[in-house]
Amino acid sequence: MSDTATHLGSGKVRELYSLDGVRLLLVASDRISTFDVVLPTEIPDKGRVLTGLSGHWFAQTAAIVPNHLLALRDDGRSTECRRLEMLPIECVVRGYLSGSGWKDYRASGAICGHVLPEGLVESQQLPEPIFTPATKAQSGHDENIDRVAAAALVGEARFDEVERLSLELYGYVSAQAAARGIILADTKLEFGIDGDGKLVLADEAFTPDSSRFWPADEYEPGGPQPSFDKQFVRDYCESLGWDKTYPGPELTDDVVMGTRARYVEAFERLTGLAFDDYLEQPEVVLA
Ligand code: Q0Z
Repeated sequence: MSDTATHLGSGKVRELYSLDGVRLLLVASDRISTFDVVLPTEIPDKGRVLTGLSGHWFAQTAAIVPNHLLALRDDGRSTECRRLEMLPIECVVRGYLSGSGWKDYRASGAICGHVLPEGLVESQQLPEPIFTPATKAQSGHDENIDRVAAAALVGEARFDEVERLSLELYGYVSAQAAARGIILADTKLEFGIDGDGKLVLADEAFTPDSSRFWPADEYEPGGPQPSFDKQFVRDYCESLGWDKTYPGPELTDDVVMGTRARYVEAFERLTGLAFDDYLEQPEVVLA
């Protein structure tokens, strides 16, 4: 057996390695970004929370769509997964009007070709969740695209399939989150194709880094909502008058501890599992 891993690439807060011809290793660090800048201070166990949450949702949704998960490593932050041919689009589902969706709606009354009712306010729930794909930008921000542009990238049949699956996944997870007092405002999914040409859910799924989670008891449409996980960090950074360019500020111990507690709370509320149990034995519980 070989234990060597070849580094393939870095995300803002994650690392990707090749294990062999068919397996990859995704490692979630404790780095945190805010306003698109990675901060010099880490949040202890943040990577474990995100890896555990992704693993949980992969297990819970395996009956909806197969996924890339092979194993979680004992460090709790590393996922062994199947190597796939990734689709060149981000599969975004929005149930609420926020971020670039709100921007696009303000400018045109539509998002990715979905024409919406007039008079919606920021963070308002949409009449129904919508599939709003985006390109994968190599640098800078992803660009929202309509059905025609997305189908040109992946094909009509594959587009219909990822649209249907993304909406079904959002419906399942948003209902679970709502039952635990958390609004899943939107989420970004990534799919790949396996050697048999089958669609597979990949990357990370329904983590705070790929989704907007809002505390339901503080929900107030008509403006931006507090983030479940990062609000202490954002508020602290705003209080410093930092210009939101590199490098970001060091965080204080109380901001670090408060933010770690929010990540752990998100894990425990969303999964119904004790985070200490996950740390002791990282595993996924099948539905
Ligand atoms: C995920 C990424 C990261 C940098 C490629 N199962 C898969 N098969 C093939 N490719 C990927 C996956 Cl998950 C894949 N990314 C995103 C993750 C660091 C970039 F940790 N890129």
